Parts: sequence; C-alpha cells; structure tokens
Amino acid sequence: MKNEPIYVTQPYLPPLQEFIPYLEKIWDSRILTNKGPFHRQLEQALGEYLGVDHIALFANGTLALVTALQALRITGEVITTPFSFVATAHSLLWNGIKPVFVDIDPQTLNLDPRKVEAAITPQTTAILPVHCYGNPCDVEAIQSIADNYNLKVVYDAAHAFGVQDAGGSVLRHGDLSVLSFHATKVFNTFEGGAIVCPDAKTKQHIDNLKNFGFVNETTVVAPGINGKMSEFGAALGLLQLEHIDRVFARRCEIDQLYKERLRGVPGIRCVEQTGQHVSNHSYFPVLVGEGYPLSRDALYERLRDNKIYGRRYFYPLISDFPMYRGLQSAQRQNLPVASDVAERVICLPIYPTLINEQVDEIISHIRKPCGLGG
Ligand code: T4K
Repeated sequence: MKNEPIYVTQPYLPPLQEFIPYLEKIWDSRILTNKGPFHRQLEQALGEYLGVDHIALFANGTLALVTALQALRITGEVITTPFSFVATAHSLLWNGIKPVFVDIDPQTLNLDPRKVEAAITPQTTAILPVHCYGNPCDVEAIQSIADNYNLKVVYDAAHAFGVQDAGGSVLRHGDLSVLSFHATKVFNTFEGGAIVCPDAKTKQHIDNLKNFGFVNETTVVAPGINGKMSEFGAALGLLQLEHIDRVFARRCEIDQLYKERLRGVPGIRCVEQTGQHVSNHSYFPVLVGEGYPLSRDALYERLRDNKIYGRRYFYPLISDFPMYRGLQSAQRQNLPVASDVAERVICLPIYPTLINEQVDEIISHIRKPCGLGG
C-alpha cells in the first residue's frame, strides 16, 4: 500500500465473476446495442433508484448535454458557469450557441442566481447551471428567473447522481437534467450518461435524436447524433446498481474522516455541502487560503511528490480556455469569485476502495506544514 499512487478517484468495479452472467446473455442474444434488453432494463432501474420517471441513456454525458440543448431548440445566448468541466460550455458551442459566463456563489460554488439577471439580453434563451461537486444549485431562485424571462433551464447534473433535496431527486428540476456515468463518477458504466426528462413525449423525442433522428425505419426528422449506450454499458450499469449503496456508504465515511481531521487546520476550508440534502460525496474539494503556510500549487506539488494525485478541478476556468477567453463575459473582472476559487481549490482523493490508512496519510501531508501532527 505504502508506495502505491493515490489518484483523485478510482472507478468502482464490482467483482468480475458477477459480470459474467450478463456477458453470457449478450453473447447468447447477439444484441449488442440499439435499445436492447439491458438498455431498457437500466432505464427502468435507474428511474426507480433515482426517483425519476423518464430517463434516456447516452454513450456519455457530453453527447447527452449536446442533445439536451438540441431537443429544447435552444439558440442564441445561454447563461452558464465558468467553474465546471469544459464539456459544459463545449456543449453550447457544438450547438452554435454563445456562452455567457456568470460568476459563482462563494458558498455553493454554483452559478450565483443574484448575478444572472444582469447578464440576460434579448438573445438569451436558457440557463445552463451545474450542480458542481454534486452540491445542488439554488434551484428555486434559478427557476423564478427562468419563469420571469421565459428561459429554459438545463442542469448539468454530471456530478449529481443520487443527490436529493427535501422534495426528492435534485434531477427533477429544470426542463432537463444531464448525468455522466464516466469511469471517474460515483456511478459508472465505463463511459455513459443520461438525460432525465419530464415526460414520455420528451423522452421519445430525445431517444429519436440520439438515434440519428430516426422515428421509424425510413423517416428522419432531425439531424440527430449517435448517442446510444451499448448493451455492455447498460449491463454494467445494472450490476453497479446492485453495489451502489455500499459505494455511497464508504464515500460518506471518507468524507467524515477528512472533515474531522482537517478541522482546525489553518487556511484549509472544506467546501461544505449547503442546505438540507442527501449528498453523494462525489468529490472532496478543499480551498487553500490565507493562514496555510503553502500556496495551493505548493500543496498540490507536495502531495504529488508523495504520489498523491489530487486534482485542481476546476482550474483553469472554462472562460480562460482559448475558445472562450475572447468573450466579454469571460473577462476576469466579471468573474472575481470563480477566479479566486479556481486558484485555491484542490479535490482530494475520494473513492470506495481508498482505505483509512491512505486517508490518514493524505491528511498528515496537509497537516505537517502547519506543524500539526499526523
Ligand atoms: N459536465 C461536467 C460538470 C463534468 O464534470 C463532465 C465530466 C461532463 C459534463 C462530461 O461528461 P462525460 O462526457 O465525461 O461523461 C475527468 C473525466 O473524463 C470527465 O468525465 C469528468 N467530467 C472530469 C471532471 O474528470 P480528467 O481528464 O480529469 O480524467 P482523468 O483521465 O485524468 O482521470 C482522473 C483520475 O481518475 C486519473 O488520475 C486516474 C483515475 N482513473 C481515470 C480513468 C479514466 C482511473 O483510475 N481509471 C480510469 O479509467 O477528466
């Protein structure tokens, strides 16, 4: 254990022998993709598990985002957060939409609803917020702005698998919510994603769009894409669901360990989950600030020197990448909170097979520069 590298995450994989019966079924049936039996079963099972009625599986979260925007015919300008994975804004460019970046809230690190209205123009058609690290956005404030200005809301819920607020799944908010089942996510199908839809008609439309726009053998109604999840991915998803409660329980334990042992370390702020909700502990972000003897990058390097590969999610800001930085809304003075957080954040390793000794080791490397014992 001592010398093994510790990555920010490690995908959960159920015991291989449990996957064999699924593979045998695929080999016997020779149905490999295009809405096969496992695909249908996973849609059903995920709907039940997550507490949502209509879910359309995808090959990955990015294709799901691109398709969600296409399905709602969103055009013009869309208000979004710069503090996310680059796929969030890329999905807009793939639809020919101009991203308009708005700053984040210093507590939740999500799009700040108080700053959204000032960014609305006659071209604005939608808001694309992200439940960053699985911490829910201020969904009520966002919906009220959307209602007032007749805007659509698409949530990038790539991090929010299993997150619930007081009323149920956080995925029920907005016009559509998009999940990622990438290897690095709490629930993975190697690659994968989904759109949570409000009704059967919308799901049918999205199912058509992810199958090139076909509605039957000879009719294509839109320039759809190939966004389908394969039977392999769907079967793996069904097996992962059998293990998901244990995965969440272990993530929760690690989260608690970090919080207990990092409390009182000067200059280290654990990004607390805000409001009343069931978290999925998908990330463990800390902000390195004044009072800590090392800069964020020095701590990041110190951890790396000890083979602990935390990640600076989300640095650089999306708005700093070359295809975005020329936009008016991408200017740093428009995004003071996001710019500051991006310079201070490190996501510490969290995944179900991380053992307590490894968590202790990570914590001791953070405490030591302050003269605190392991
Ligand atoms: N919206 C948001 C808010 C997102 O965060 C993402 C994806 C998307 C949309 C798009 O969804 P997808 O199209 O991806 O479904 C990773 C992921 O590739 C990406 O899915 C994720 N967000 C993003 C936050 O992180 P990288 O470039 O940081 O991943 P990588 O390969 O460096 O992996 C991180 C660590 O995980 C590695 O150091 C080791 C470990 N790992 C990774 C993989 C892939 C493994 O142990 N095994 C593996 O197979 O982007």
